[in-house]
Parts: sequence; C-alpha cells; structure tokens
Amino acid sequence: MPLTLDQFLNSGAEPGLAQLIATTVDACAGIANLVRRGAVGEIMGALESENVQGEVQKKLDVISNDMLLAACAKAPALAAMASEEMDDVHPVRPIDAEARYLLLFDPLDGSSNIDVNVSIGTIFSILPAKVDAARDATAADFLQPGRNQVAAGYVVYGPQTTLVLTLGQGVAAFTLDPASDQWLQTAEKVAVPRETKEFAINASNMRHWAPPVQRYIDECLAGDTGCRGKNFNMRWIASMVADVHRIMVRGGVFLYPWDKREPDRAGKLRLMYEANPMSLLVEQAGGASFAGTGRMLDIQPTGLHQRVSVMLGSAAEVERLQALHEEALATA
Ligand code: P6P
Repeated sequence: MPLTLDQFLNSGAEPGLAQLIATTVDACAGIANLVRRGAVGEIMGALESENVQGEVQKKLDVISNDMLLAACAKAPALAAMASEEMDDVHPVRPIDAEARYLLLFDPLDGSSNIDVNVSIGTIFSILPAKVDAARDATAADFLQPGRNQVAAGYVVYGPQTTLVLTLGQGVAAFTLDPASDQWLQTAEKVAVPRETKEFAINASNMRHWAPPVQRYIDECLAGDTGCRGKNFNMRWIASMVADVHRIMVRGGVFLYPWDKREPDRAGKLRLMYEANPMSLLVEQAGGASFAGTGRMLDIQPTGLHQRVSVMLGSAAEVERLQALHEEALATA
C-alpha cells in the first residue's frame, strides 16, 4: 500500500509544519475540483480587475487565492501569507514559538491556459519566520534567499492531480486518488536526469534575448550538425508548473530569460513564489537553477513580487548556460 501524504509528513516534518503543508495541499484538492468543473462551474473567464503584476485576473485566480487564504489561516504554525494575487503580506497571527512559518504561493500558475483546458497549477513555498518578538510579520520577514525555504511544492491540475514536494531531504510525488480522495505517494525519490535533449522556451521572443541565451538555443537548434553533437526537441506549454513537472519526470531545461523588451525588468517570472520553490525542488532532485547572474537560491530578494530570469533543469544544460554567460561577461 503506497504511503499517504499524512504518513509522509508525519515522519518527515515537525507537527506544525506537517499540518501547514497538509492544510495547503487540501486547499489545492479543492482548487482541483473547481478547475475540473471548468465552464460548468461558471468560473471561467477574466475579471475587470488587475493584480499587483498589472495582469488581468481570471476568476479562478481570485477564487483559488481566497481558498488558500481561508484554509491555511487555520494552521496554528502559520504567521503570515503572501501571494501573487495580493499586493501586500497577509498577517494571520503574531509570530511566536508556534506560529513560526511564512507561506507564499502562486495560487493558479498558468492561468492563461484555464479557458483552453491546458494543465495549470498551484506553487507554494514555506520560509521560517524570525521568532524575535510577538509581532505581525512584515514583507521584510519574507525577503529571504530561496535556500532558506523549509519546504516547497506544486500541485499540477492535469490529467492527474499531482503534488511534488520537498522538505529539504529529496523530492517525493503524490497523486490524488479520486476513488479515496487520498494523496498517495507515487514517487519516493524524484530525480532530474543530468543530461537531456529537450528544452522549453517561448521561442517567439528569440530576437529579444541576451546573446548567451541566443547562442545556447542556436546550439540546440543546430542539433547533431553543431557543437552539441545531438538533436534537441522543444516543448512550451506556457504553464510553468506543467513545463517544470515534465522536467521533474524526464529531464529537460526550462528558460524564461531576461529580454530587451523591458531591459529594467530581470525577467517575467516571480522570484519568491515561482522561481524559488521550483528551484529548490529542482536542486533537491539533482538539477540546477541559474538566474543569469548566479545560483537562483542565493539571490537576496529586495521585493515580494520581484521578477527574475529563470534557467533551470538538467544540470548539464544549466552548466552550459552558466558557461556561456561567464564567457559573454569575460569578453564584454
Ligand atoms: P508566455 C504563465 O502566465 C506564466 O507565468 C508561466 O506559468 C509560464 O511559464 C509563462 O508565464 C508563459 O509566458 O510569455 O509564454 O505566455
């Protein structure tokens, strides 16, 4: 009989953290039910509102955010939350010896795919709060490098509803069993192969990329006629959770790099609740994650909604990208 998520958490995390993760994942099961209803549930389409990113909010973005807020606030170990859909931090209770975690999430990543029935998902990250005084957490408490995360995970709402989770000791996967409504372990030790022949990038932006990224993709496109000596395949789902899940299962490299359309913006994706949790998962599974300037998990955040250039996945490919960036710097 496969391990249940509760059994995994109770053996791998202290009780307060285990309960917080279980509560977060249960909220995701509720989101999965909503997503599955689609247009029948009258939850498709966009709202008039925009989020802090200036992006039009889908109804499901807001609904899933509210579901996570309502559910996770009940976890005694949670001091505060932050989300892609909220401008500011959402304090839950004063930080103390029990309420000592901070939860961040992208409640529904890839929401541009909702209306066309393509896999989407929830990404979450858990940081330790600094227990110095009984006080509400502020944004400054969240601004920690990704290597500080005590847990990270995502739930992909696809043909299966699957959770991929790390507590800092490797990566496990669980699938929501529709028959029992239980999260059953389906992978004990997720491992990203070091080598791959598959890259994921929105190639329509090619003319805007920095030279090292253009050179890397050109090398992949040259296939076995070029310096890489092997042919590559390309995938782009335009849903980070789905693209990263493929990489967690069979390897590959995912890129959403800086481009010159908005030179003052480091990238499109958000550091705190997209790049950092995904980078912890990838590194814990033996892969690597590079922000164009250095290791993703070493970035000292300066803002809750800070954007970043993302290149993550199979270690050999990330190393190639790092080498090309270093070479470009050396010859600049
Ligand atoms: P583009 C979804 O909107 C998202 O934030 C990520 O999930 C995804 O990887 C990326 O943006 C897709 O961006 O520019 O290809 O639509």
